[in-house]
Amino acid sequence: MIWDRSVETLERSRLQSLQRTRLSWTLHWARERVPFYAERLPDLDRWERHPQELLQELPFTIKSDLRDRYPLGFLAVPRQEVRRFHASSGTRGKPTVVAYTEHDLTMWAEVVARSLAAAGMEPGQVLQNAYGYGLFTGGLGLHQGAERLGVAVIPASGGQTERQVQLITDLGPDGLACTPSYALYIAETMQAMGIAPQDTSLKTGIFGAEPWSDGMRERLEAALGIQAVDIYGLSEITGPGVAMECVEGKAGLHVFEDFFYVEVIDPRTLQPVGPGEVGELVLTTLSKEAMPMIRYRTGDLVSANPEPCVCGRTMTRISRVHGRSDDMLIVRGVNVFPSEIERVILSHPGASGQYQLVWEGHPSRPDLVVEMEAVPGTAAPEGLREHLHAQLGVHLTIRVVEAGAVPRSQGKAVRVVNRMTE
Ligand code: DLL
Repeated sequence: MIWDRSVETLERSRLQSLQRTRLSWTLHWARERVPFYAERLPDLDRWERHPQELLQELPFTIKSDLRDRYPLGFLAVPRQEVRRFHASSGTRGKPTVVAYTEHDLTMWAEVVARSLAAAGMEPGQVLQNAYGYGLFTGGLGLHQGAERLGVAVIPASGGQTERQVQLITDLGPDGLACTPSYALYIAETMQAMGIAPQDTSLKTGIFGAEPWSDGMRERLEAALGIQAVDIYGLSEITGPGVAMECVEGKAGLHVFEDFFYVEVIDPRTLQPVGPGEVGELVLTTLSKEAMPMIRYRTGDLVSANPEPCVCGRTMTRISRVHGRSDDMLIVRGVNVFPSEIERVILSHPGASGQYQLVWEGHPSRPDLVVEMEAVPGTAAPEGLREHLHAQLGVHLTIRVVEAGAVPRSQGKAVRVVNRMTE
C-alpha cells in the first residue's frame, strides 16, 4: 500500500521543484537561526535560482560538529517550541541530543506511516514494537508512525523476550518492529517455547537500526513466517523512516525525498559518485524546524538507484547500508566490513545467524575469529574459511561454538569484540 500516493509517486521533475522550494527555505532558516550555519553559509540571495547546484558548494556538517556544540548548539527555535528531545545511543563517544517541534514530530510520524505501509501494514492492523522506548528514536518513532497509519501499537519496547513471545501469541500482532538481531533472538525463543512460525499471526517484520544481509532476511522470514523489510534512519536527521524498503521490490530503500535531500559522495575526495557506486550518504533536511541539518555526513556507505521501482514509488532508492566508514575492519591489510562477512557466513545454510567477530592474539599481529553458532542438528559449515577468502580476500579463523554461546542482542547487536592480549 502507498500511504501518500500524491507525493510518493510524484513525477521527478515536480519532486525536484518541491525540493528546490524547501531547500531554499531550509538554507535561509538555518542561516538566520543557527550560529554554526550563519558563519558557514554565504549570502543566500543568489540561491533562489538553483539551490540544488549551490548546495554542492556548501560545507558538510559532521557528527563532531554536533558533539562540539552539545547539547543544543544546533537548536534553531526557542526552547518553548521544542516538543521532544531524543539522543543517539552514544556508543561511539558523547551522545548527541536532537530536538523536534510539533511540526517536526508530525513530519516524522508521516514518514514512519509511509514506511509501515511500504512494509505491507494496513490501517486496522496491530504492530508489536520491540524497539527500545526512551531516548533512542526507534521506540517512539515507530509508535507515532503506526498510530498515524491507524495501526494499534503494542509498546513492548526491547527485552523480556519470553514476554515478547507471549504478547505475540496473546495479542496477535500482524507486524513486529525491532532490530534484525533481536528478531532472530525472538524467533529462537519462540522456537524454544514450542511455537511454530505458522502458528503466529505475524506477517510483516520491520527491521533496521543496524546492518543486516539478505541471508539474515531469509532466516528471519523462515523462522517467523513473515515478509521482512529494511527500515533506515538516524537521530540527527529525524530517526527511523528516512528511507524504507518496499515489500514489493525488496531491492533498496526509498528515501522520502520530499523531506530529505540525498547525496552520495566519495568519502576521500568528497565529490559526488554516480548511481550504483558505493559512497557515503549525505543528507539535508528539507522541512525540519528545530534542528535543520545541511549536508550531514552520515558515515553510512550506500549506493543510490534513481530507477523507477516495481512498487510505483518514484523516490530514489539507496542500497542496504554496507557499513559505516568507522566500522571498517582491517584484517592483515585487507579492508572488510562486518556486514560483508555476515553476507558470506549466512550464504551457508548451516549458519544460524548468531555470530560475533572477535579480535584475538597480540595487537601487533591480531587475528579475526568468526565465532558462530550452527543451526542445531546440522554439521558445521564446510569450506566457509575458503569461501570468505575467495569472496573478501581475508583469512579468518572460524570457530563454531555451542548453541547459546554468542551473546544475544536485544537492540543493536555488538558484532565486533576485542579479546586481544597485550
Ligand atoms: O538507529 C534510528 C532507527 C531506529 C532506524 C529504528 C531504524 C529503525 P541512531 O541510533 O541515531 O538511529 O543510529 C543511526 O544506525 O547512521 C546507521 O549507521 C545505523 N542504521 C540505522 N538503520 C539502519 C539500517 C537509529 N536499516 C545509525 N541498516 C545510522 C544499517 C542502519 N544500518
